Amino acid sequence: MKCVLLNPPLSSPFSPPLGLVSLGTYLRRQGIDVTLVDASIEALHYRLAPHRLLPAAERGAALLQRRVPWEPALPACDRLSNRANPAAAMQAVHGILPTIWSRDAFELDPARHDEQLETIHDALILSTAEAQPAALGLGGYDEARASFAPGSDPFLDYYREVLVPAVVEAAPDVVGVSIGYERQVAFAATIIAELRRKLSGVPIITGGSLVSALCINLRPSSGRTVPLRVGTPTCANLLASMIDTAAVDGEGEAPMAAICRAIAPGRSLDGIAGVVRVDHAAQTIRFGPPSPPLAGEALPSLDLEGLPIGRKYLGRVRAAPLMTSRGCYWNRCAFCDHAVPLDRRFRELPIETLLESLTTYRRTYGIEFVSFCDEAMPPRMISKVADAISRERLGIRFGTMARFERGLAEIIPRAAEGGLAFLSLGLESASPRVRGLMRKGIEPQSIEETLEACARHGVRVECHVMFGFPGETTEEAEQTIGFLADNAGRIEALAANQWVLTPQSPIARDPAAFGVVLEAAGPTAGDRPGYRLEHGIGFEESRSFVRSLHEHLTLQNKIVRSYRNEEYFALRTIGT
Ligand code: B12
Ligand code: SF4
Repeated sequence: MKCVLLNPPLSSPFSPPLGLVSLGTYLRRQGIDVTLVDASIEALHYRLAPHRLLPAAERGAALLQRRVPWEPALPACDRLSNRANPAAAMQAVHGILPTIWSRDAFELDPARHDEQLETIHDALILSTAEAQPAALGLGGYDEARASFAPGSDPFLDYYREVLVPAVVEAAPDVVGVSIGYERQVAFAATIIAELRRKLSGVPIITGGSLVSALCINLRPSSGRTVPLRVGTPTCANLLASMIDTAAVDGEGEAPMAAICRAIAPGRSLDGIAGVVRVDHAAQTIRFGPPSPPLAGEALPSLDLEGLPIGRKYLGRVRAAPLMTSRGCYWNRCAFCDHAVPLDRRFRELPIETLLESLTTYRRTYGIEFVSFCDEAMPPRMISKVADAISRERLGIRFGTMARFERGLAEIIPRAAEGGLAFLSLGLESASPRVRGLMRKGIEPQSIEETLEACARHGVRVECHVMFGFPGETTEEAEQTIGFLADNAGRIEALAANQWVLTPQSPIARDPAAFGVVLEAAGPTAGDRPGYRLEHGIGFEESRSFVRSLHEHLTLQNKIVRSYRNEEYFALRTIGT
C-alpha cells in the first residue's frame, strides 16, 4: 500500500507541519509505504528560482511604479514595508535572491537573516503584483479580502512541472492532502484538480485542522447527513468543495490507516469512523461515526523522513515541531476552541516516546530547535522535557505554549538550563476582572513571577492578548495596552487579536451567560449566527485597539503577523 501525503502552500516556512509528520510516521509504523511532500516549502523554493522569478518581479515592480498607491489584498503591515518603493525592493531582490537560492536549497546567512526573509517576501509580492488585489507574500495572502482568480494560482507551474509528475511516478494507491489553514484552501483545490486529471481512480483524501473545524461545526447530532444548498456560501458547501473522494474529521491517524486498509482490497470507505463523504446525487454530506481519540501511548515517536530539513526551510537554525500532549489540561477558557480539532480530552505522550523523537530529530536530522505545538504544556512536562534533553546531552533548545500557571516561575531556571528558550503564554487581558470573565484561571502574581523568571534566565516570552471580550470596557482594554508597554522589555513577541464568537467555544454553548445576544445568520458563513454584546466595547472599538498596537512605537515590531509568526520569533532568540 503506497500513500503520498501532501501539504499545500502556504504554511509556516520555518519548519514542516506537525500534522503531516505525525500522520506520516503513524502510517509508516502500520506498514504503509508513505511519501511526505511538503509542497508548501517546495513550491516556495521553486517559485523563487531567480530565472523564473526575476522577470515576473520586474514586470510587477514596473506595474506598481505606475499605479501608486497600490492597494493589494495584503494588509498594510504586510506590504513592501521596509523598502521605500517598488524600485528599491526590486534592487534588493536582484542583489540578494541569487545569493540565497541554489537548485536544491536556500542558503541563508544567519547574520543577514531578517534582510533575506524580507527580500523573499518582497520578491513574492512583486512577482504576483499583476494579480492584484490578490498578492502573495511569505506569510501567504489575505484570503479574507482577495483570492487568486481560477487558473492563476502562482504555484501552478510547480504543480504541473514537479509535483504532479512526481506523484504520478510514485504510483500511489491513495493520496492525502492536508488543509490546516484557510490560506491553503485555494492552493489545495488547484492541486487536487491537477492530480485528479492525471490520477484517475486513485482516491484523494483530505484532512487537517480546517477540514476538522468545519466537520465539527456541521456534524449532525442525530442522523448522519447534512444537506448542501446549491449556490450558497454555507460551511457545508465550503467543506464539500474540499472533498474529492473523502475527508477525515478530526485526528487523522486511525481513520487514514483504516482507509488504507479498505482501499487495498477495494472495500467501500462508507461507515469508517471519522470518514466524511459527499453524496452528489442526494446533495448531502455523509458523516461516518466519530473516531475516538488515540491515547498518548498509541502515538509513535516521530521522524522527518523525506522532508528537506537543513535545505529548504527558512529558519535561522534547523527547526522541527513536536507535541507532548493532545487536548488542553485546563480546557476552561470561555473563548477557546483550540483543542477541538484533535478532541479536547487531554492525553500526554510517554516521556520515552518524546525522548525517542528528540533523539531522532537531533541525531538523524541535526535539529537544533523544537517548537512544541501543545495547546498548553504543564510546568511538570516542561521540566521533564528539559531534564531529558540535559540528561541525554541533546543540545536542543525548545519553545512551547504554556499558561501563566502557579508553579511555572519556579521551574524556569532549571528548564532554561535544559533548553527552554521561548514560552508562548496567554495573558489575554491585563484586567483580572476580564480574565475572570474569561475563566482564564491565572493570578497577577503568577504573571509577574513568570515574566521576571523568564527575563532573568533568558527565556523569551510571547504574550497573547485579545480585545473585545464580552463585557470588557474601554478602560480595561487600555489597561492591557498599558501593561504591554510597561513590560515591553520582558516581552519578545505579541499576538493581538479581536475576540470573536467561535461555534465550539464554551461561550457559544451559553451565550446569554456572557451577555452575548445571538442574531440571524451572519453575513458570510451562512450557518453561523451573528451576535451583539449587551456590555463592553464592540467589534469596531476592539479592532481599533488591535490596530493601535500595530502603530505603537514600542510594541509594533513585536507583533506576530504575516511570516513573522511564533516560529520566527522563537527562532530569532536562538540565532542571535
Ligand atoms: C502549532 C500551531 C501553529 C504553528 C505550526 C508549527 C508547525 N510547523 O507545525 C505555527 C506557529 C506556525 C502556527 C501558525 C499559525 N496558525 Co496555528 N496552530 C497551531 C496549533 C496550536 C497546533 C497545530 C498542530 O500542530 N497540531 C498537531 C497536529 C498533529 O494536528 P493537525 O495539524 O490538526 O493534524 C492532525 C489532523 O488534522 C489530521 N490531518 C492533518 N492533515 C491531514 C491530511 C489527511 C489526508 C488526513 C486524512 C488527516 C490529516 O491528522 C493529523 C494527526 O492527527 C493549532 C491548534 C490546533 N489544535 O489545531 C493552531 C491552528 C492550526 N492555527 C491557526 C491559525 C489561525 C494560525 C495562524 C494563521 C495564526 C496567525 N494569525 O498568524 C498562523 C498561520 C500559519 C501559516 N500558514 O503560516 C488556527 C487555524 C484555524 C483554522 N483551522 O482555520 C488553529 C486551529 C488555532 C485556532 N483555533 O485558532 N500555528
Ligand atoms: S486558551 Fe489555552 S489554556 Fe485556555 S482552554 Fe484554550 S488551549 Fe487551554
